[in-house]
Amino acid sequence: MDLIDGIWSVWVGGSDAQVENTWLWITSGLPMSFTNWESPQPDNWGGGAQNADCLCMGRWSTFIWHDCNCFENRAFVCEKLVMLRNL
Ligand SMILES: [Ca+2]
Repeated sequence: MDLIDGIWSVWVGGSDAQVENTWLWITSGLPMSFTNWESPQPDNWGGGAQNADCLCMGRWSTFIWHDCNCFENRAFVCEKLVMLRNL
């Protein structure tokens, strides 16, 4: 999978900042009904003030999910409602 040149990783829009290891979508506040974590993610790498509380994915993991530190600079992807037609 390739994105725009120079983009190494992206924010996806999930977080467990409110309750550790309870991952919610940021815009809706709903729990995730689908996950795609790379094992052994999410591992809250860093702990303490460096909690990995935001969902990201990157080329290093072939865009499988990781928990990342929210203060890092990344591009982001947006959700878009798609209407499907019968073919
Ligand atoms: Ca976390």
